Amino acid sequence: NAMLAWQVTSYHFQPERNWMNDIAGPLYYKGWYHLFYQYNPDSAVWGNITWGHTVSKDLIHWLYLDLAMVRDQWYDINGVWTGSATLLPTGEIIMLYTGSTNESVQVQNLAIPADPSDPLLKDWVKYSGNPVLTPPQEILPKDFRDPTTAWLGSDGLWRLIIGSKINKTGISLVYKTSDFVNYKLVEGVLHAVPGTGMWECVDFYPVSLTENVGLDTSVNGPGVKHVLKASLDDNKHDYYAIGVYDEATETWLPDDPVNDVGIGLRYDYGKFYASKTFYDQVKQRRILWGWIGETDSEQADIQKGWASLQTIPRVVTYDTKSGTNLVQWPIEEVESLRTSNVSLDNIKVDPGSVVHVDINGAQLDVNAVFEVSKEAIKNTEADVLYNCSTSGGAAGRGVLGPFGLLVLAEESLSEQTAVYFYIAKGVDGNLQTFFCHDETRSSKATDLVERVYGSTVPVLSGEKLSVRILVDHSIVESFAQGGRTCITSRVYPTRAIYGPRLFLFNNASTSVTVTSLNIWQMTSALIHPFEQSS
Ligand code: DQQ
Repeated sequence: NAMLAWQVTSYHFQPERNWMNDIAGPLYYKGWYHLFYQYNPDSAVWGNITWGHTVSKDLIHWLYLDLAMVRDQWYDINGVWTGSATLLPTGEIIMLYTGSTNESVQVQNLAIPADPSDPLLKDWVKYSGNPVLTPPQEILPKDFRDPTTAWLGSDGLWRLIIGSKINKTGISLVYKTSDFVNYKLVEGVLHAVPGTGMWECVDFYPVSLTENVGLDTSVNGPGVKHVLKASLDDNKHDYYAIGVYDEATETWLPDDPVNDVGIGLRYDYGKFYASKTFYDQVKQRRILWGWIGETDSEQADIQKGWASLQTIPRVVTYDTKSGTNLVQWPIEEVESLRTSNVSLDNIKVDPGSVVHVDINGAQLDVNAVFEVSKEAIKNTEADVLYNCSTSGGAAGRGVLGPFGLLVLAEESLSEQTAVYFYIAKGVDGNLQTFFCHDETRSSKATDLVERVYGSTVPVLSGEKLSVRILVDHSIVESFAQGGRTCITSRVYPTRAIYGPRLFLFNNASTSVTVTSLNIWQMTSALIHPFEQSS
């Protein structure tokens, strides 16, 4: 089946076959980046969860290794679930993960490399005294999972957090330990947000307010803030907030309480969940991955024999320009896949028109900058309240939008995935820019969930509108304004697979200018079993 074969991506990580979900315990060790992931070795649907394992020298080309950990103990017989790695100053690796026990109780377990001198970290030893943590009294047995990377406090003790909930309030519990075997539950919680439900895959890390670098997880002090992220089980989105961590009380408070965790900012407004970061000590950066699930039917996944992908690793930093959000940007290594290039400037796109760009392909790195004349913006009346999801998508017509690009488009536009901006003017005269994806015409297949996704994107005075789009067969991953707002779409074209095209479009009633358009075709990454390379 040509359509199903075409969907396999060429430079995003995916296992050879079967089901994958969250990444777990990413780390760099003795020359290799390690990625572990929730994996069903037996089928293309969730179940029998083990840890798949793959290694890379550059986070782009991957070599599959054997499973790192399987369900073989009473305390993880129902699943070796998500966890995180902590690198100790001695160079030792501590791996903590959630096990679902023979009674489906969620407990935390400790594992260490069987042979620390093996750079591939092929074999893992589960601690004989597992589990090291069981649900505390006030927590239900199925609401206690996904330990974070630990950080070292000024008292010499390590801390980590675990996501949970009490009634409808999402919470993060703090534990202290000196040896990763014995733990003390800190009274109270790091943070709690009513109404957000179960917090999965919590993440907690420092960001620098002054330098454009990532920080190791234990860094704290002046010029540092902390990001708290929770994956909401209730709506399957990853929310973060930037705030201040107080070690003395083991609490964290968001800078903007109105946009707290689970309410305000999201890493990505598309298909993106259960993300995790790690600190890359080689390039001093913090790297984020998210799990891209499927939006077709389970039946279709079984037919194609695999399900889910990981995003391109993204460098995540504090946005010193806006001061309100993080920015995410594809790791620079992805640029090594760029081949032939088309570079154009000053393309005027008239109201209601589409412009074909002469570069085809299912593997692209697209960079576009748009400009709307100041005159047109000045003369625009206040607009209705705009919302990506409910304002008519890419086909809607407004004064200052929508305009953008159509990727993975069939020649006659019968299939197309739209990536676009919409500028709205409030009654107060202030502008608000929206960044959206419209998937509703992405495929002729009928078993899909297709949506219009998006949110506002901060645009600072003097800035043009810019977007970078990574197209990889059935994935469209976009980064607006340098990565302030990101959207990932999983799409399933049926007709556009034969030479997918790219268009500029403008459904605003004013013309827009694409001041620069740079597109590279991307070659495929090498992703195959380790043995084949040796
Ligand atoms: N996936 C894991 C859990 C986690 C969930 C199980 C999030 O540990 O909470 O596969 O997708």
